Amino acid sequence: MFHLGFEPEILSDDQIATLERLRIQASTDILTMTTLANSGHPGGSMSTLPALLLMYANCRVDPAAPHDPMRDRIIVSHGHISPGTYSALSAFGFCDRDEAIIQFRRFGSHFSGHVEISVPGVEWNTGNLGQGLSVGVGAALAGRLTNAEPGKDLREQSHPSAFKALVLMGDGEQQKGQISEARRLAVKYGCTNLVAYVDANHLQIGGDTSDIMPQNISAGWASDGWDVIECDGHDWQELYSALRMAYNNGSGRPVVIVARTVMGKGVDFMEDLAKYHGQAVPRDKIAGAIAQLGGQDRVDELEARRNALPKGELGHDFFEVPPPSIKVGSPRIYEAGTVTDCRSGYGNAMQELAELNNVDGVKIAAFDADLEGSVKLGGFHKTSPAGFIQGGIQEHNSATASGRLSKEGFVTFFSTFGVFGVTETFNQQRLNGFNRANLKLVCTHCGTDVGEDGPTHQVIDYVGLLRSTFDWNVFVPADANQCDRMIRLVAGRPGNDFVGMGRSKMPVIEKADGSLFYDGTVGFTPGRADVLRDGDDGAILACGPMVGPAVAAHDLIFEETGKRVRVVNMASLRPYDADAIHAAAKTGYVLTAEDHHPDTGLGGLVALEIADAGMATKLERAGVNQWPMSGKPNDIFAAFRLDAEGLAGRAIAALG
Ligand SMILES: Cc1ncc(C[n+]2csc(CCOP(=O)(O)OP(=O)(O)O)c2C)c(N)n1
Repeated sequence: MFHLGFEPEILSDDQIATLERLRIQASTDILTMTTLANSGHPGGSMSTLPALLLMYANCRVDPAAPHDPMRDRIIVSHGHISPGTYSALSAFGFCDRDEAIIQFRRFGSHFSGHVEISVPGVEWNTGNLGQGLSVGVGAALAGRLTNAEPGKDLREQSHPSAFKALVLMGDGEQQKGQISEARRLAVKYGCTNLVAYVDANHLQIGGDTSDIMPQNISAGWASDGWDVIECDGHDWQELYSALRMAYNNGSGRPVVIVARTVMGKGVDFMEDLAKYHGQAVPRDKIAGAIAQLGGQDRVDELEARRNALPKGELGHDFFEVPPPSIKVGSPRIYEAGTVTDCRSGYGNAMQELAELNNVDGVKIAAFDADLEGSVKLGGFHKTSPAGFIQGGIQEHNSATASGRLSKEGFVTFFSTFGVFGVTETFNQQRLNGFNRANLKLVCTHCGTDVGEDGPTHQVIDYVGLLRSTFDWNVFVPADANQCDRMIRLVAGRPGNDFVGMGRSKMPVIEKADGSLFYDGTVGFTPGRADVLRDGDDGAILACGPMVGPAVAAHDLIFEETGKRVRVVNMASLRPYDADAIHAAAKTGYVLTAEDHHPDTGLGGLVALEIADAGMATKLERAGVNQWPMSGKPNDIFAAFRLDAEGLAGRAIAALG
């Protein structure tokens, strides 16, 4: 395999000849696969190709070990240049060249329209532009955190990074604000192990980038503290020396290469035409295009093979990156009678996790978004300064960077208010899900329980949003005890887990005899609901801050009617306890209670489950069913009839 490892200072004629041969072959493959698929993005693939080939030829990557933890990470952010990426990867042995060509964009194939991690060598599923640099920052932070001293802020540490991260982007893509968020975080945490490349072909879908959205790309990067190298992206010698300089960074600042390139490079009728951003060369022109490149025309043969492929099937294999094994400690007990908030349960658990695990090195990291006090990460920060990443008011970047870090061998938490951690950044979280990250997203100030901040901050859609992905578990603790168990559980297991809580202090959940319900013997099991009060005359299914009022409602209903209503804590909303819902439905009256929109939260899922199971019951869904208002949470709960009296009143009216 052709490998230079950035050893030569300048490229020899032979090396340039080899690179040129690889470029011609890969350009031919790009044209062939897009024409056979009759779709795809050849133009940017061909302009970015020299950078891709030089990176795979020089970085520490090995097709025999594509997931080696010490490899350099090559991240393609403009995921639409999948033809270029697959062609470059196959040139270096990461995947089969002919398979990539004939399978490209076919249903059932790994070689999707935008790059996917099911192809060896692809680091992240991208295509939603603007996110790749954040992925690179997450990877670069991992390189920095490996071998970091836990007791010292990462900014004060200058040990060598374990590996490098390189991110390729388009120039139109530079219009996304998340990129500037990412570059600031990279500078702040000294990510000189990060190299960025901008493919400045000056075109995007709608035409010239200077017409679509005028922007001084180099000045933008420089103003955020990056070193900028401008070069000709088709001159092997110039591009190589720029990459070599950036890779061996000696300035102490991360480096971006802004490379002037030509869309559709090498084919005269494609060059510099925006239409070839996302259009294949027509079938009757492909032979001429390949002849111009000097490539080998195998289009007829490969077309016949593509046409003969069996029908595809749903589903992909992908490599799961296990998080490290950590100590989760023992439950911390908040005794009966305690009035406290779930946030403190979270903060205390995080501090203890740091004390237990971030001892010889950093195993657990936590991102904050300028809400350290509110989300209670102060104890973690103090205990483990290196593990604490202050991402600022840049939640899109933090969501993606923390997602990436969670796939880099670090248990990674990201905390902010629910409205910023889920609603604001939903697409980033959706893609963390699709990338099979292991992020622990712990959001406080969920629902109307945010103090008096008002509706802009009252997130009542987070359950529905996360449940509309396929990879997020959703947990809502009923008290600080349950929160403590949840945090320890999610910290120690793979996958994307969301834990959402309000702001207020509330009494811990007790049994009817006044003893603690969530004592040290009751752990948290995803998909299991807990029956807090028995009864067969009806059932209240509640979650989060509505669990306490539901328990109180049980007593009020009994006092008034002599009827016993079962109270179930549905803390696990994905997976959820279908048996508990069926059992509730059998009582003939189900009341759901949540500090959330009742159509998309607990109420919605209970209604669907009952309908899917073909059961008939009276169902009432209590929740936040119009824009709320500023106010004390208890006043808001009362207005929505979510307090004990409101819930009891609903049940008494329904039960007759
Ligand atoms: C967030 C987002 N918005 C819009 C799109 C649709 N889109 C795909 S490619 C593209 C233009 C990208 O231009 P550039 O980065 O210059 O890439 P090139 O044209 O050079 O391939 C757009 C708008 C997207 N993929 N992601």
